[in-house]
Amino acid sequence: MAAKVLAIVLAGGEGKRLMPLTTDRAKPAVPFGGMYRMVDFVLSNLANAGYLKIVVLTQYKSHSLDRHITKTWRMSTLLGNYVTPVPAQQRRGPWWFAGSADAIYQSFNLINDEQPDYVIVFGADHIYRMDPRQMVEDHIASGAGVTVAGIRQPLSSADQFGVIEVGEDGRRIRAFREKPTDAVGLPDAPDQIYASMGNYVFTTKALCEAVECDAEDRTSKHDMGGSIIPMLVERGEANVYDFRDNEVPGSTDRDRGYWRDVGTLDSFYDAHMDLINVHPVFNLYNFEWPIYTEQPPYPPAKFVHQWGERVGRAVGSMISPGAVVSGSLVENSIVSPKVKVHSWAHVDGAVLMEGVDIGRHAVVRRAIIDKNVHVPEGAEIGVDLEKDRQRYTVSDNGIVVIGKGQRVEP
Ligand code: ADQ
Repeated sequence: MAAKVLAIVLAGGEGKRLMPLTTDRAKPAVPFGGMYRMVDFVLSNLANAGYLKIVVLTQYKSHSLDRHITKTWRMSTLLGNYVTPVPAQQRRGPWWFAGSADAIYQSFNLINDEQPDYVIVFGADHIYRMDPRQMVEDHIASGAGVTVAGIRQPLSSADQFGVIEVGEDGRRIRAFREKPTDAVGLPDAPDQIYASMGNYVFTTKALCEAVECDAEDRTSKHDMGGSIIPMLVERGEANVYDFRDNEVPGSTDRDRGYWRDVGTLDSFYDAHMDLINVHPVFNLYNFEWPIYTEQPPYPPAKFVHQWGERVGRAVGSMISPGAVVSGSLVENSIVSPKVKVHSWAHVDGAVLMEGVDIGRHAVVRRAIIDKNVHVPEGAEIGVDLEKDRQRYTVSDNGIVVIGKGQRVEP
């Protein structure tokens, strides 16, 4: 009989470094790629693999996340399948705002109800394609208590990741340090580290024991990367699964192994630019491993010329349903549903979220504009960064970010 697998998606992340995009939504609910929310990527990976018993643990500003999951990911329960958002709860113990291991501890009843053989615990805020079946098979074959997905990342980013050191067999994790500031590079690549992707497969017993044990430790921060994984590493029960071994149906040579931790505004922006390359580094047009999302009844995108010879055009861009580009030029951009770009406007290198309205003669360069923001006629964004810094958020790499509900001056 096939092993019983329960998937737990950790979606409580606050996403402070993505402000203002996370002012009133959890990081996994941040819109991505025109039509999606970040959480759609992990959920699609699980669903495509046939893992259809999924609980999504939410916590921080979870309203739009809950709504998105209930609307988009509602599933037939005929076969006992479900994708359920579970809000943080003070079920056991007096704590409220504790880390991801505590979130699992608080949700033990879900594991008890399901009695799975294995538990997949995946983060909710990464952009990638992965076939989790291969990792689960690898885990079962190895007999480890936990298997941690690993990927090479630049040494300079070591302080943002759990850093893995493997033993001689290349599988057993010898040491695991959460976000170290003094990491050294790999022997064969001194400018790289082996990072945890924050995706784990557990044998149920190992997970429950470790989480129970951690819950009793008053000095613990109760998070997976900081407490649970190091505990299992110390017990010699942790293995690594190399993400490079994962083969997703329909992936291209170029986008195989693509994974982005979009923790900052710049990495969020760069991940968008990865979508629109002619030969995209991350290919959304892989119909063998679709990324699912809500598909409201919007009409097709429309390009119209309103004013004499000025034709509404978009090049090197992705334009979502319900968008209208009228007598204006959109280049190198991601345009979400119901966006309007009016005559003589020029948008270049922008991420425009749903319902953004770009007025006539406006210029928008290298910017992220959140939902329903109105850019008035003739306004300039991303043209004079000094001026923009006084009014909006500007990232380290000079991307101008305008939050939801923010007023743009003409
Ligand atoms: P971080 O993402 O910094 O590092 P953390 O803040 O614990 O770690 O978040 C992990 C996941 O859990 C995220 O998806 C977050 O949304 C979620 N989460 C956090 N607290 C939660 C709670 N109370 N309830 C529900 N969900 C919660 C982690 C690992 C590193 C690894 C990186 C990879 O700890 O080892 O390298 O992910 O990005």
